Amino acid sequence: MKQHICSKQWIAGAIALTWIGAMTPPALSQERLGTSTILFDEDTIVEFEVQFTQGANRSEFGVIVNPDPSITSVTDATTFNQLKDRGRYVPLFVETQPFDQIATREDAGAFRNDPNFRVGDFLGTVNAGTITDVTRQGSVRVPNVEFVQANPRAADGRGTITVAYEFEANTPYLFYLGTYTSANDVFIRSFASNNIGAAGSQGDLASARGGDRGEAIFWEDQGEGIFNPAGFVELVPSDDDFNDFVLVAGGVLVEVPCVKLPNNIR
Ligand SMILES: [Ca+2]
Ligand SMILES: [Ca+2]
Ligand SMILES: [Ca+2]
Repeated sequence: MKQHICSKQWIAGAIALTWIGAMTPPALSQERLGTSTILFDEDTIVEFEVQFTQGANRSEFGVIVNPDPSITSVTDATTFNQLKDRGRYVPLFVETQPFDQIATREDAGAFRNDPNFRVGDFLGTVNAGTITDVTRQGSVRVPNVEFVQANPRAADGRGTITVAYEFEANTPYLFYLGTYTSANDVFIRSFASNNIGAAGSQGDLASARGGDRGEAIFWEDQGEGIFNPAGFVELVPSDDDFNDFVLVAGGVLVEVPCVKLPNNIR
């Protein structure tokens, strides 16, 4: 048995296909991903949609598999490379540049009327190529990750990307936000979702039928995150806008695989 938590867009696709008979899902062992350890009792595929970013850093978002509870923050290149060698960090989305424009209007984000979206912030969009998925390394698919769709025709003209990640049963996970340093040419995985002041969440994974749209996970990248010559991140006081990387996880729990939508461009 495998659980499928699809994006809210799945509902529109399913109705268009008149395929709604199987929407009687079982209970989830975890209703929210949240900011503490994630643990499902069944293999569970969750779709993640990124809309845009509003942080000055060039960032990377992903999953930590079997996180070491003794490591609460990775801010130096040496430790990062040791962890990378263990293969526990799986990026899902990456920014190809820090941002592509300065926000000129109050944006409606994952959850409307969120006051954290603001004019003058560093906006990264899908349509401008700042945000992309990490579902392949060259021609090889990344295990447990699947590209779902890119939608360049999103209502705000900025586009979205959705990928699916399969959480394996009875395996602990966290999320991380990485910051790129050109000095080392790597993303330092600076923040884990259980770090105080790094991430927040709102909503529920399977809440779409109640009118919401899944669970938003939003990040604070602690200012500019400048790297000093020794390779350590120099954190500046946080502006606490928690909009530097925002994703929406899930939307609706179903007993059948999520369907790709007609506007899938790959
Ligand atoms: Ca920001
Ligand atoms: Ca950014
Ligand atoms: Ca910030």
